[in-house]
Amino acid sequence: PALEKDFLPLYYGWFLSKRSSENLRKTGQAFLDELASIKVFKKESNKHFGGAIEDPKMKLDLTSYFVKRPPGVLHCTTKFTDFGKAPGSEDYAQQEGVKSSYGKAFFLTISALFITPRTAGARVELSEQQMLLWPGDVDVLPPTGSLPKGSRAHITLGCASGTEAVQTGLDLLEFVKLEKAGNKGEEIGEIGGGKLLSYGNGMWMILLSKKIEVRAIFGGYYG
Ligand code: ACK
Repeated sequence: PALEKDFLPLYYGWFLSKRSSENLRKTGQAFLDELASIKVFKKESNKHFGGAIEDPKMKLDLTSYFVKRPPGVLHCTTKFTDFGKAPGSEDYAQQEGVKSSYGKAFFLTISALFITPRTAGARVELSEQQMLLWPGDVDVLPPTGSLPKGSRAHITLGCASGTEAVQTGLDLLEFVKLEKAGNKGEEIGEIGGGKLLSYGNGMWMILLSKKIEVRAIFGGYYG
């Protein structure tokens, strides 16, 4: 028996293998590069991405726009426990599924990539089994409220200067809110990996024609 209470991590999540992480970063970069070269995006981007391009022939460098990139391997947060200080942390940590899955390998499916003026991320489509590790209290977008379970599942690829990583999940919830309200986004066309959609206000998503599978280990990050 433990003498002290278990020490909870900063967050639980799936941590991509080094190789999957590198590949997804590359795919993300390619998406940003391609997006930046699209006419409609260039026209829009002055308004939402800080007026970085005066000359319409110039290409906005989105890679340097999303300057804050996660260090080390990429991950998909399930529960931000804040070393046990976040509400619901103890309950989550004690779930049988969480305990039995700790250290186990998974394949995550990525169905889309997205950017907003604040964040760039990958949308994760959770399987039924993975949904068991998804907390019941995180798919909440203030002031809208609760969205379907798993809506927030994402991998942060980058954040604009001054934006914290927590924003990526909230931005994805914003897309889901629009989808739920019947806004399917404006189809801009096909680019490299799939269908490009514009949701306005600098919100862009590419639905991957071929979903990406990444390898990941479920566990905790202690900082
Ligand atoms: O990109 P993310 O999912 O967003 O991964 C990082 C990770 O925890 C370490 O910072 C996420 N994160 C930070 N604060 C919160 C929060 N209050 N709620 C949910 N996720 C958070 C962040």
